[in-house]
Amino acid sequence: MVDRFLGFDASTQSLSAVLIDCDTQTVIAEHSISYDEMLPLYCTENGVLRSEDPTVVHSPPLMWAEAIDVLLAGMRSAGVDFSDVKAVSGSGQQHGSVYLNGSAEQTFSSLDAGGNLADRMKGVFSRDTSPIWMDSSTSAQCEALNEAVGGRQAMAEGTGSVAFERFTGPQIRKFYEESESAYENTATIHLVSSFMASILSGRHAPIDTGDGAGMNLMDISKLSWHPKCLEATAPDLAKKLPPVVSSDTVVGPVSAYFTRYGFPADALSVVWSGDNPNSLIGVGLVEAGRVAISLGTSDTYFGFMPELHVDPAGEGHVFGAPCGGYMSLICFKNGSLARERVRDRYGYSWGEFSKALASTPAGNEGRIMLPYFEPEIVPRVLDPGVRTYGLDEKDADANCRAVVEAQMLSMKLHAGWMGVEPLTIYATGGASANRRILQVMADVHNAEVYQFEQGNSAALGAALRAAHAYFKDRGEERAWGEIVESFVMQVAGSRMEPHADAVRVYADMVGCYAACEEHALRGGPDPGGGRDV
Ligand code: XUL
Repeated sequence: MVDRFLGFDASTQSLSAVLIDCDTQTVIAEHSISYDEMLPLYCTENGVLRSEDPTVVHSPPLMWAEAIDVLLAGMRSAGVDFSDVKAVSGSGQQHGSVYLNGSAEQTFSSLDAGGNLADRMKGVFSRDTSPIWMDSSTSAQCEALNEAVGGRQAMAEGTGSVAFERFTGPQIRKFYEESESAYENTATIHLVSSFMASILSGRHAPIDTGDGAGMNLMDISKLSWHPKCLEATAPDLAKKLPPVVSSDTVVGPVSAYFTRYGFPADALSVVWSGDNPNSLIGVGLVEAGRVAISLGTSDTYFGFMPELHVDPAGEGHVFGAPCGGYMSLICFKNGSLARERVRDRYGYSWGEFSKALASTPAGNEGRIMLPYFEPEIVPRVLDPGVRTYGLDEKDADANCRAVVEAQMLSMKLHAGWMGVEPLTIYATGGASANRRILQVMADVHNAEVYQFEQGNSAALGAALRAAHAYFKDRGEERAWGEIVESFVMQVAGSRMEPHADAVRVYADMVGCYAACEEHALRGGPDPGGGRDV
């Protein structure tokens, strides 16, 4: 018998899938499509639609649906065989919301009645575009929601996070305030994860406790909807949200629609989760003490958290962990986008960017950049703008080092509340292939850093979750350690050691970086040499 599992990753810029075989303990296939390239009709740039207001960032949900067809058809023509797939699950960019009218239920259940997913799904939306995690246009709603539930601390203790602009609750409230009749015409509000799972399942799928925690709507202790938050957000919201369930819930068989790609009729469709909870599994963080840094569109710093405790500064988040317990996370919006902006400004290739890191000293001779190209989540910056201290705009190499050092120093500065001084960091996401960046990571955190064989930890985590749920459903539950151990492989020889001299430089520099942040964002004393770029 062959036990194969498929994990999708619906991320900001692309849809990917990883097919694993649990018998041979191998990754059989891995494919990815970029929305901009493969679905140009939706006119996205890096997967998103911008508006004149830089704080408003949406994506078209119909594009995500169509991407499933494009990806699976591509995998089939590349010879991938789905006939032994036992279960499917997935990962969605967190926080984004999809608004469906009353016809969605019938549409999901009759996906195989003719046409492709784009044809079938186009009539189901009560809102054509979905606000995503990059949207930061809901400050007024955040303030109102924090207040309605008894203040920032009460919101953080109740839901795992203070109200954040990108979180789904504030986004729903804004939609209700601005488009009341469209809100009333909305029968169901999904997350990206539960929307995609609904297509795979041919019925409304529930929301898991990992992704549900990114909404400011779920009680983080009880792991169920928080009545007071629902009530404060918008009328009748309880009726519009799918149920919240544990991350190993089987939704049902995969929709008959997918037999066209060769999926067996009895393959199971497992609830999806957010990209960060999936990545936690995909890098094997099923125990405390280590952390992972994902260098993707956003950079995230996260770890497993056995006991619930929230960030007193209100910058970090607690989500449900798919393996039980919790995960702690901080999200930095200026991740790949910021690295790319600096690289592009000097017309560098990634190879030249790495050379710039190699040719500049740790600490950059005290030159510092605050890389807020986009509104930033941590620290909170709503009005974007890059500020530098002692850094010459014409010095390309120093600017490349400055953006990477800023990202690592900011992580060090803002992760203290998690209470973990990691000795080991697992690096994942696209930019984790760059060893020069990983050296800065090792030196700033004074920790050894490992890379992983499988770069897409979110899709791998989803496939591993599908496997765990399948065996549990058959009454053959396997320990998480056993599920992840053979797949979560560190790249041989990838271990990066911190360099003692650089560690000393950064131990001093983190204070200077904090002073620059204090000066630029909160009117603290001027450290000197400051410039807006
Ligand atoms: C996490 C966050 C991002 C998104 C997109 O809170 O906003 O990491 O999940 O990747």
